[in-house]
Amino acid sequence: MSSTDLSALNSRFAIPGHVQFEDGPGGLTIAEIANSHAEATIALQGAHVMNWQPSGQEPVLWLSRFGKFAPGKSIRGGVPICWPWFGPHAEDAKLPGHGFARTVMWEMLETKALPDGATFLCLGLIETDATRTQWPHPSSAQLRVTVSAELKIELVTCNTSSAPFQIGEALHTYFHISDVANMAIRGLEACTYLDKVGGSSTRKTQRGPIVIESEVDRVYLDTEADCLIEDRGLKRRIRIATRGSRSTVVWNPWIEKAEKMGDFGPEGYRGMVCVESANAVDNVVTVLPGTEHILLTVIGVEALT
Ligand code: TA6
Repeated sequence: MSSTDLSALNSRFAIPGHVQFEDGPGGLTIAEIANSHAEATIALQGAHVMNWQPSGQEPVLWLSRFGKFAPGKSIRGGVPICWPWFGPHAEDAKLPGHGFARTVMWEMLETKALPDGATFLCLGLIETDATRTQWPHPSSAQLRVTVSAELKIELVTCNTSSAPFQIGEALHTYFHISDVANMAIRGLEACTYLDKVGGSSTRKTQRGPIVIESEVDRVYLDTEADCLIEDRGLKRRIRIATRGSRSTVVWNPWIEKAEKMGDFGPEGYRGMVCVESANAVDNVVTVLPGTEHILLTVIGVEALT
C-alpha cells in the first residue's frame, strides 16, 4: 500500500494504545493491535488474523515461518477464512479450494477501543467482478474481531438478494502447540465425523479424546460443543467455544502432506493443529433473503492444572 494510502488508513482507523496500520510481509497491509490484554496482527488481505498473544502467554495461533506472503496467496497459519464454500467447490474444481474470501482484499469498516480495554475491528469483503463471477448471489461478508484476553471472531454473512442461498464456511484456525505428542483434543467424543484422509470420506465415530499420531483430516458433524486443546508441554488448555457452527474440522497434515505443501518448514507439522469452527458438508447453512448468519468463535486460554 502506498504511504499515502497507509497514512489515510491510519488517520481514519488508527487508535493510540490499540491499533495502527503498517506495511507487513510480502507488501500486505496489516493492522497491529496492542492493548492492555493482548497483541494481535490482522492482514487486510483475507481479513486474516495472523497472530494473537494474550499478555503472559505464548502465541496461541501458529503461523508458518516458511509461508509465502504475497497478494492473492493464502497465508499458512493464523485464521484463514473459508467462505462462501468449504473444501473444493461442489461443481467447478477450477475454483479455489475453501472459497475466495481468504485471498481477496477486505476493507476496514470500523475500529473501536472498548471500555474494558479490548480492541474491536470490523472488516468487509470487497466485491469485484471476479468474486461476483464465482459467487453470483447479492450478499456481503464482514469479519468482526475483538482482541482481548480472549479472541472473539464473528464471520457475518448477509443475504441481500431475494432468494435463499447456501454457504459452507470455516474459521480455519491454526493453533500453536508445544508438540503433537504432548497434546489431546477433548469435546468431540462420540461425535460422528467424516475421515478425509487419503481422499476418502468415511463416516466414523470419535472414541475418546483426539490424539495426533498420523495425518488427521476430519469433519465432525452436528456438534456445537466447545473444544479443548490440552497441551501438557505448555501446561495450558485452549478453549474454542462457538455459536452458529455445526461442524468442527480437525486437521494435521503430518509428515508427507506437510512436505508436499512446502510451507510448513522442517517438522512444522509437529507444532500445530487446526481446530476449525465451521459449517461444512451436511451442515452447510441456508441464508434466507434479507437475513444474516453469524459464525462465532471465542478462543480462550486456561492453565492446565
Ligand atoms: O481443513 C482441512 C483442509 O480441508 C485439509 O484437507 C487441507 O486441504 C487444509 O484444509 C489446508 O488447505 P489449504 O488450501 O489451506 O492448503
